[in-house]
Amino acid sequence: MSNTTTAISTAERLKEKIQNKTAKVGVVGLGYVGLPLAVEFGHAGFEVIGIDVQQSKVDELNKGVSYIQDIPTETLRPLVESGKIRATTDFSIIRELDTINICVPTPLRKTKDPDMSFIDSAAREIAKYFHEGLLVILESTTYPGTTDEVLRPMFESSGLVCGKDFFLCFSPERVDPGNARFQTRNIPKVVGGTTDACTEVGKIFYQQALETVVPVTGTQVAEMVKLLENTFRMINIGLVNEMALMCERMGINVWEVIDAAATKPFGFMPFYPGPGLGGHCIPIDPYYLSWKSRQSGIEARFIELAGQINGGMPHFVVDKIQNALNDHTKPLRGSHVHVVGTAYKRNIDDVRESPALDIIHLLERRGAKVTYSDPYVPSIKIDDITYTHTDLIPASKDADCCVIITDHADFNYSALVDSAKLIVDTRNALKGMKSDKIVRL
Ligand code: SAJ
Repeated sequence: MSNTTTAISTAERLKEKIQNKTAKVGVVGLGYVGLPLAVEFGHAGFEVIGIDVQQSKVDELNKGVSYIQDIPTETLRPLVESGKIRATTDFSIIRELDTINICVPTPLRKTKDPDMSFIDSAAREIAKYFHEGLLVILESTTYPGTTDEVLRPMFESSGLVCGKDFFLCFSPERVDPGNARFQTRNIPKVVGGTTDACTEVGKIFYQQALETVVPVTGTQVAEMVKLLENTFRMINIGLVNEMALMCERMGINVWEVIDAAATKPFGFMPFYPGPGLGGHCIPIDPYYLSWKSRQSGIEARFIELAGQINGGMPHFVVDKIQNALNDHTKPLRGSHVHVVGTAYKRNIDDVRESPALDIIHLLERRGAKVTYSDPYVPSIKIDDITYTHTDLIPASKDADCCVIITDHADFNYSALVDSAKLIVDTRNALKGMKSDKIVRL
């Protein structure tokens, strides 16, 4: 049989198994990306096997209990009970799989260089059990070239040829935790393959479970799409944070400026200043791009500048608190500062990279006594000090200054204004409220 014929038969065989839903779907990494993806393919009628190195996640999933905010246990349990979804820590199951989505973390090292250890270890495990007819799709956010330069050689060391014996794609994850309107199923899915045959298989795969699939030419385009999306956000947040610094110096209300600019029906998209840049995507992803760009001899100056501005916002906020207390003839040292909200953005429980952590650290360093309220975050540990959530109103009464870091919808802001002596509002959560005790970013 000629190579072309073999390639057609392998690709055709795999496409047929995908289209008749007999393909066994594997998801490596059962976090906020992998678990929702597994659920969508379970709902689409596939048998899904989740693989994770954390036994606790595997155990919870196999009991039908969800540990991810966006997947209710009531959604997961029937899929587990019907045998549609199960989980294991044993990668050898890959011998039975037809497709594998890799959804593992891609954090940064302290040096702001990519930490590829999770992708490397997942790929090494997959390579151990690699076989003909596999579709492998990397979803973890990474620098352009990862799929072709790191994964492809690892898998081709099996002697199998990419685009002929197996198929390799990149597809950026676009999960937005807590977003009720856009969930895995209805977020358009970009996918690019190492070869056109790979792209075709990847496209057909996602079409079985997701509403909209956007095929692109090659894995590097797909890798770059994600980095553009999130770098766009990081830089525009940096822009409005710098606007906030300028407006403070000029005595202009930056919030009113942005709201008025947002009335422009075209060519403008509002971003809002804040206490800093939190989360596991926006502060991290652009540095995967700037690292790769530097390797290619081009400095990513916008990313570096925005990083400096966003990274300086916690200091700016603490200076604002210190100055506000000073205007009430109170030194920061020895004052009680109550932090309102510690999650990295409203209405979620995630504190990863949250500016609140930096702000609490700085306040402690300057001698303030710090407490916090965040109904989503029972406790946090900073510099070996463990803080626990306290109810907002009693604490705000005692505090010399309250600072709103996360504008959760749950907070009773009018009660806060009534009870607090002084409030620094970094999120415009008190929009429209007038009081001498309110100091806005
Ligand atoms: N932030 C600002 N000003 C803004 C917007 C955000 O200071 O105008 C801050 C937030 O408070 C937070 C950080 O930036 O600390 C990141 O916020 P985010 O709204 O970008 O939320 P994330 O980190 O959950 O980003 C995710 C991303 N989703 C994916 O990567 C799949 C991002 O691409 C989405 O655009 C974003 O959610 C979203 O729109 O909610």
